Amino acid sequence: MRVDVVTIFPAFFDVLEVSLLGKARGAGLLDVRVHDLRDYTTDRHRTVDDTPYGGGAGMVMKPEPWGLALDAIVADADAGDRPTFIFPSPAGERFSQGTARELSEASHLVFGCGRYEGIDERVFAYAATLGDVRLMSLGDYVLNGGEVASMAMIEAIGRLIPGVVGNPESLVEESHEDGLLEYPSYTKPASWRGHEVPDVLLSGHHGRVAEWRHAQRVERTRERRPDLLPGDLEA
Ligand code: 6GU
Repeated sequence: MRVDVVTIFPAFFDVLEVSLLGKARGAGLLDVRVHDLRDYTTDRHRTVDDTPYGGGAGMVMKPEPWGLALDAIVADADAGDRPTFIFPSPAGERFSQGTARELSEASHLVFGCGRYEGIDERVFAYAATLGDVRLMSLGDYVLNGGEVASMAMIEAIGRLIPGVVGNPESLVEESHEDGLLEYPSYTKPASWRGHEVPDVLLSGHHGRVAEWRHAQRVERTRERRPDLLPGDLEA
C-alpha cells in the first residue's frame, strides 16, 4: 500500500520508522511518504493560512498549497490511480475498525492533515475530482490538528495489511473485530503480589476456557461499552 501524508509538521511522522509499521515499511508492504505542505507555497513567507471569509476566530488553511500538493502526489502515482483522500476532522464521519478494514484494501491513501480552524472547504471538492474523499473523526473530542489522528489511522489500517502482523490469528479475537471487547489475558507467575490467575485458565480444559473467555467478553462489554451490545445481550 502507498500512503502519502501532507502536513506542516512532517516530524510528527518520524515515529513511523519504529516498531511494527517500521518493519512493514522495511519489508515493502507499506510505502509511506510524508510531504511538507510549505514546500507547495509560492510566497517568500511560505504562508499556509489566512483569515476566514465571513469573520470569526482563528485561521483557515489556504487552498492553493493544498491544490499543488495533491497534484504532485497524483502526478507521482501510477497512471490511472485514484487515491482515497482522508482528511482527519472532528467534523468527519466516525473512524472504526470497520473503516480500518475497508481502507486496508485500498492501494493508495492520502492523508491531509489540517491545522488551525480547518482547511478551505473547496480543497475537499477538488480532491473529489482526483479520487474518493473521506473526512474522518477518531471520536468526540478535539485535537489540535490531523497529525496525531492520521498516525492512529495509519497504524489501525497498516496492521491489517496481510503480512504486517506476524500471526494473523492475533487479529481475530481483538476488541472491535466482532463487536465484543477482548477477554482478559494472564501470563506467569500464577500468583503475583496476592493476585491470582483465574483457576479455569490453569485447568487445561479448552472448552471451559473458551466458555469463560466468552462470558468475560460479554460482561466487560456490558460494563464498559454497553453501546456495543446487540439488544438481546443488554441489561
Ligand atoms: Cl480526526 N482531528 C482532530 N483535529 N480532532 C479530532 C479528530 C480528528 N478526531 C477526534 N478529534
